[in-house]
Amino acid sequence: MSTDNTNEDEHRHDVLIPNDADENPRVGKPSDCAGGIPAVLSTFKHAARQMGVVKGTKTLLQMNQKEGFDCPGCAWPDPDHRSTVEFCENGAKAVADEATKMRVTPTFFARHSISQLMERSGRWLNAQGRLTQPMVLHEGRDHYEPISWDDAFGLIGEELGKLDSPDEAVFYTSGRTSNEAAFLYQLFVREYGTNNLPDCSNMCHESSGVGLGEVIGVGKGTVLLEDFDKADAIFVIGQNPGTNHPRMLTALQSAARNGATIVSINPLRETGLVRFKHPQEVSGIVGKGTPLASLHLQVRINGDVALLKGIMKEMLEEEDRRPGEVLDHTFIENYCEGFEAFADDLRQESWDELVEKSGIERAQMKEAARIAIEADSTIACWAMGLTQHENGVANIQEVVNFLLMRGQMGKPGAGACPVRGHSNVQGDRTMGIWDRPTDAFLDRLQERFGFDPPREHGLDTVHAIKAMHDGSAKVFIGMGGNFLSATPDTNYTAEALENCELTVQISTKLNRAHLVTGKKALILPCLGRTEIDVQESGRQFVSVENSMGVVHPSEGKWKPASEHLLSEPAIVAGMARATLGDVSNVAWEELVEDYDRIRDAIEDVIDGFGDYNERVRWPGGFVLPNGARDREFHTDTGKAKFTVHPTPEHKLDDGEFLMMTIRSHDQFNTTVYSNDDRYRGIKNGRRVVMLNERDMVEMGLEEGQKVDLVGTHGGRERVAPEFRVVAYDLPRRSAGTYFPEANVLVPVDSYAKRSFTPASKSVVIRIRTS
Ligand SMILES: Nc1nc2c(c(=O)[nH]1)N[C@H]1C(S)=C(S)[C@@H](COP(=O)(O)OP(=O)(O)OC[C@H]3O[C@@H](n4cnc5c(=O)[nH]c(N)nc54)[C@H](O)[C@@H]3O)O[C@H]1N2
Ligand SMILES: Nc1nc2c(c(=O)[nH]1)N[C@H]1C(S)=C(S)[C@@H](COP(=O)(O)OP(=O)(O)OC[C@H]3O[C@@H](n4cnc5c(=O)[nH]c(N)nc54)[C@H](O)[C@@H]3O)O[C@H]1N2
Ligand SMILES: [Mo]
Repeated sequence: MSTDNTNEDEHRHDVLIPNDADENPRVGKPSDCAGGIPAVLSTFKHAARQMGVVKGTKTLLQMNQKEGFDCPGCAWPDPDHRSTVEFCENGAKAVADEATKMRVTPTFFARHSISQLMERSGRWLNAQGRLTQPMVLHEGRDHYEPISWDDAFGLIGEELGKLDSPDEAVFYTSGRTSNEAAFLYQLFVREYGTNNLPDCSNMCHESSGVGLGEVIGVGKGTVLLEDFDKADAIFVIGQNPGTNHPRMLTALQSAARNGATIVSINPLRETGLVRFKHPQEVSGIVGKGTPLASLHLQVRINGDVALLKGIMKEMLEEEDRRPGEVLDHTFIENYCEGFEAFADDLRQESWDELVEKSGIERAQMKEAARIAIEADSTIACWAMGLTQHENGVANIQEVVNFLLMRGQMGKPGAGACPVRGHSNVQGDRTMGIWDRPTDAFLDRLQERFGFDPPREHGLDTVHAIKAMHDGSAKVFIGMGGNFLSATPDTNYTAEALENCELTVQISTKLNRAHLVTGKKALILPCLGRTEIDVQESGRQFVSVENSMGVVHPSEGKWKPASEHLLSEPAIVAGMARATLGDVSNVAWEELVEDYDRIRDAIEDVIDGFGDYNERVRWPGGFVLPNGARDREFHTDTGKAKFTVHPTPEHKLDDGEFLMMTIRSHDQFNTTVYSNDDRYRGIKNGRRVVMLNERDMVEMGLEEGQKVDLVGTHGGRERVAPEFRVVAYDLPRRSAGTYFPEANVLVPVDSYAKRSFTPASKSVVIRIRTS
């Protein structure tokens, strides 16, 4: 682990994340039902406002169809029998946001200086529309100016060429990048000579990848969509599907109708998990909705290890009472190791401590254990509520312990289901976007392309920020994303980016990462998912991998937002040629002429992609191999592993709170669509801190009061000023704020062990009132 050098640094400045001037939060009651008429209205309103009524409706009808484009909203899979309208409210917003009629042209940049744009909210920046032309920021200037693609690539080649070592450059990827673009990008970066390939996954499901990889031999989930219909119990842990994976509610609804019991584990009673009205069913428009979770465990923030241990301890005690009836001994003996140590640890845990640390009564743990015991098949789903803690990897491995006890892996209706975020974040990793590539992968790359790829592991997101901060990395290139606002410790990251010689953002929309730059900066605008991509050989499609390991095509249908846009693969090829020159072993231009050629190269390098070009054209695509799904555990011992983890403890001093940073219903990561959070009943304001009412009374805080949130991790004070207090139903001493407004408070040095995922769901803060 790197040492903390943050406290020696003087604050050079505060990069405040301004909000809209007219924000003034109003708080009503959280809704008790997700979907229904409000979701339908919201969908069409967004689409029509951004695209116009005709294009809006047409676009919605093309989403997630077998011939259409993959929804850029999330990585939830498409059902085999798709309705003509296979989209959700929030997917529609993501599409409308990309297909908007608004444009950010060179005139826009001539009119607005960077200093002026810095005063604007992220929502405002995004709302200005699609980027249309490559732009450059020359050293010492306050305005971006137009630049030709050739000159832009030339500048990148020149700056990368100047570095003492390729390891002084950082190549970030966000998770919308297609397989084809991602494969070319890592190929370029490795031929250039570094494994510095941080990605958004580092901040997202890295704890799942590391955790699962260690104990079941594959860093991905083990269930398919059809398993939801076969499950008797579904545990949804640390996830808010009603907002972030709305199409998952359809799967949960149909599972519930088939008799499955759904358990939700969450400090908040999230609307989508309570009751759901399918917006695309008649009964969903007018009916009462389907009740979903029948047991809600309102766990303390980061109380999941304690809670899962409590549930498993109950299961173990029940097994002692009814030997052979609770545990799957055959599975444990044949496929697992480490059970004895695991069971011993559970036996010695004290009930009082498990109850105290989880915030959940023993009777409720017993009830959850009963549901698990009565279920022949159980699925456990999770997202950021588990991964973004210092013990994020342990959280995931406790979930695996829970599943292994009853052999709930590698059989129908059962298994682990990390629900991914960005629509191709899983595919990007499969393609080699990884700071820690395996030797086997690099060998194959070497064999196929005939250069020596670097073997030393590269920088992940946290370490890339530190390297730029201390000057050991000098060029930053971002393939999508919003590196400034998505990362922890906004001010520290701002200093890191400003230390660079050159920062490059390959983007569709304007965001704050375009404003906090290196000495020189480039904006390279690219085609989005929804747009037609024509290369030498004609119209192209790309491919993506969903959360369940299904690879399928995605083809844009709309005229590009500007004639100057290039596709991501073409941009990579341009950067590669300008940087590597004629000595490159890769025929960049040829590959980009016809994406089938890129897929042929992928097939040669990556397992599971045999006959890629043929199979990707199959209706619905194809499924990647996954050992654990067939009870083949490719761990170092060939067994699935039970593991033992200490129960985390947060010793909060008087006046301290444990804060989680979460998404509202009207944002996609750092892209804020509006200042409302409809399901939680919070309107017209994002600078809010949700607190338990009794804590408010104790602290003498009033609803709506303005406070500063202060963190002091590692001896450095971090302040998020002027948040409004909102009383909300969450456990004592917990606080909830929105990402990215609260990222200034997430310490760059607080991250999950082994996965280095920033602990953005357990930030210790104080509340300052004057
Ligand atoms: N519309 C929309 N869709 C999205 C996104 C978006 O921003 N908007 N983002 C995409 C991306 S990249 C991702 S990764 C996913 C994110 O999807 P989620 O993980 O659902 O997103 P978060 O808002 O971070 O919510 C985390 C949930 O975990 C709970 N939680 C927080 N701390 C804890 C804890 O300690 N224990 C437990 N048990 N629960 C906890 C919170 O109350 C919240 O319900 O969504 C993807 N889809
Ligand atoms: N405090 C806190 N921080 C968090 C989180 C949290 O829960 N709490 N969540 C973390 C998670 S899970 C994630 S995944 C990260 C997300 O981190 P990022 O992926 O870096 O952030 P996004 O906000 O998704 O990026 C949005 C930008 O991507 C660009 N973009 C959109 N579509 C395309 C495209 O097709 N191609 C290209 N080239 N660019 C495109 C647009 O310019 C847009 O402004 O944030 C992390 N940060
Ligand atoms: Mo994510």
